[in-house]
Amino acid sequence: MSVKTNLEAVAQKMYGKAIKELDDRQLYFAVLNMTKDMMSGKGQIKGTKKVYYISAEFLIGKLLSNNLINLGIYDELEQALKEEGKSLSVIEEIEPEPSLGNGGLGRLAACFLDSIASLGLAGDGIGLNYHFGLFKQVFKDRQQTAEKNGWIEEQSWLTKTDISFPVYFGNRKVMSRLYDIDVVGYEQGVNKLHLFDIETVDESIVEDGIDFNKENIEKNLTLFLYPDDSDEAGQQLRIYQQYFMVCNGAQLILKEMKDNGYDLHKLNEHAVIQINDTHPTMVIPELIRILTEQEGFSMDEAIDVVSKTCAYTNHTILAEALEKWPVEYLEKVVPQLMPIIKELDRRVAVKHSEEAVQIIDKNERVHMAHIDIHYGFSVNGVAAIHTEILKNSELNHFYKLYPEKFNNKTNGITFRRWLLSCNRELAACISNAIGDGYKKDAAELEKLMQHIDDEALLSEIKVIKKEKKAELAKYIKENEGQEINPDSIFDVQIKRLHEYKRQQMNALYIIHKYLEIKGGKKPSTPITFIFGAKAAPAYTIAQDIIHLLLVLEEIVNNDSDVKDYMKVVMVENYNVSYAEKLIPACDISEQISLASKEASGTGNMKFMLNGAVTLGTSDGANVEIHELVGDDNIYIFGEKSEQVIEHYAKADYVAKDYYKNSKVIREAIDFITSKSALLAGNKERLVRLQKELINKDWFMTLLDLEDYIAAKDRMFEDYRNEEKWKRMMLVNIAKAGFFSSDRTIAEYNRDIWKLN
Ligand code: 26V
Repeated sequence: MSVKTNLEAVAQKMYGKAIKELDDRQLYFAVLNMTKDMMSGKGQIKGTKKVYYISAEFLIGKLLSNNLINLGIYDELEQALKEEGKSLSVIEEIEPEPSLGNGGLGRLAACFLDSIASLGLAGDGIGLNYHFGLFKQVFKDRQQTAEKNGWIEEQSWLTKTDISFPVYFGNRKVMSRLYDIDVVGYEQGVNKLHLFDIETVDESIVEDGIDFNKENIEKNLTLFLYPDDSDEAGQQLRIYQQYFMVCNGAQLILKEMKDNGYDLHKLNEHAVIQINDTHPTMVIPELIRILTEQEGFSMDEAIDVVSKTCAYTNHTILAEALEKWPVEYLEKVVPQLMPIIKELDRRVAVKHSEEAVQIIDKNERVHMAHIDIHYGFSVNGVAAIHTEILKNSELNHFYKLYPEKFNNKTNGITFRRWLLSCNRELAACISNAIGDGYKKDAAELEKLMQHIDDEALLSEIKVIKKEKKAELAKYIKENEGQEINPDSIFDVQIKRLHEYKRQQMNALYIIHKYLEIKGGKKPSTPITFIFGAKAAPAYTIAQDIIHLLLVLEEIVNNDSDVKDYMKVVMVENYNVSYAEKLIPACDISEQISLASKEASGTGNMKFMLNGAVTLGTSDGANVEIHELVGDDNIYIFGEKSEQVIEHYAKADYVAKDYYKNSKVIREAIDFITSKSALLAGNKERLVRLQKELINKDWFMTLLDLEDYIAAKDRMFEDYRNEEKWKRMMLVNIAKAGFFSSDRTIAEYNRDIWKLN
């Protein structure tokens, strides 16, 4: 049956109307239902061993376009709708974006689900069905405010199942409900994303913004992702959420094992559990608890089989992100787990005396990562340099104990979303040049190198970039009310807001450039600086940095001496859908974290795949991008990770010295509290940020600032050399194949999961 006939039937059944007669919303729901049916018709991917990817976040983005591509019906449906006077891209816009993630870790989980299914491997995701997910960002008075971000509609990709488990918090029993989202692989069958919800969840308890009663667990448990944890109740709520996730996950996994008739003593032969950062760590003691209390296992047997089943991925070396829960809180929320955790701790203490590897420390805090490392069989970092830092510094004590557990899995991205779906024009252009093989085997992108002197292809790529920039300019005009010049250089920094990512360094560059222009030194090509970022609501300095960016937007864009040469745009509520519009349009990809701090980055990969050139530090996957494209096709600046680590060890970095000794730095920093800045902004925020940069600057912004300015200026100069720039674009696209998440997943499977 043709897709059109199929859709016509669905439209008749749902609305008693022909496709032509449906409004866009009805048509969206008809397409949604047809697609869901076609996906379930594809059949489950089967195997005698399955991976369960447990994660607090799955930043899946809108699903329609990707599902249509993976089903192989995108073009046919687009054509069918066109014949009926309808537009698929208009329909795509109607889908709400699920807000089930925060940043890279969640987006990686989503890319992995796509690749696991696309490689035909049996693997499901396990997470939570947050109703309001991560907050929606709204700017008021040039500051970030937070609102609830509802995304669940009457009809959606979620399918309610009849699976429900009891979950005990001590003696307090709640019931869960499982919702599933099908994940269809590219020309493959389907896996599932299992999202657990609590039956008694109550959306109406949310008051102004994102405030709600943190203690009413029965009603609030699955409302928000990362609820504010700046107080005790907030921290405990996180523990409630984490336990709810893993308790349900453990019950589901064991149920599937039993349904298949597998012997739980051989759990590790049929299941592997990938623990995504420390949030799902409690799955280890929870499985041990269930096996010993309900399945007749001895403690030794349970620990043995669970340790052979669980593997841990570390995504950050930042101390504050490595979770350490007070024993007191765990005793309160999950008293049934504490005897197990204490036993796990006791066994470690018997064997190892160093304080650094204990599970429960002297301050009665439980180090979640330590549970994962002692009682899992694999520990991986997410880029080569990150794994080396884990082995040699952050987790060195553990590496010495278990060298065989440590391995690297450099991150990747799914090309279905980050090229085929978000940049159809570029994908078609590549197919014309080298065929379609790269869609299944991304390494084939390398064939583009044979076209490095193909003027026609180079120009076509440049023309596509220009089209994408024009599309973005139009979108920004409609959504942000800002007018930007599509012929300017698009310099883009989009990622979570964090001091280590150093959006503030980019802001200081903007001030520097602004002052130069005011002084009469005009850039040869106009530049548009684009930002997108959410800051955790309780993270004050991050809020201050957003404020500075919005103040700069106001000053720069309204200054008649300057606005024809540069513009600043901070887009509101940056999310996956926005990324899909920003990335194809980018010329310069800002990856400027303090070396050693960005575990990998994955935005950097999406940008290069879309023909942007990286301006970055030697950090995370930038290092591997650099190796692949060579010195001539990337702009690397700043101190290296070894030097940075040494600065921390010696505590010899003094921001104030840089401020005193460099006129350029001083002028930029002073501007933060200049008359014009204070006129546009909030004095308290600007003064606090300025003081922070001069007196603390924990992430060493001023250390790299001058080098950054030089590298960025060089880049803007080189942009004028069109021949050179076009070649750089092509090399970046050609070398992006390594960063396909299909490659990453094949490595996870080869080295860790060993699925058949
Ligand atoms: C941090 C925070 C901080 C404040 C509020 C809540 C919250 C929740 C989670 C985290 C941990 C974030 C971990 C994360 O996203 N790491 C990123 O993982 C990417 C995928 O491996 C990697 O590319 C990025 O470099 C790394 O920052």
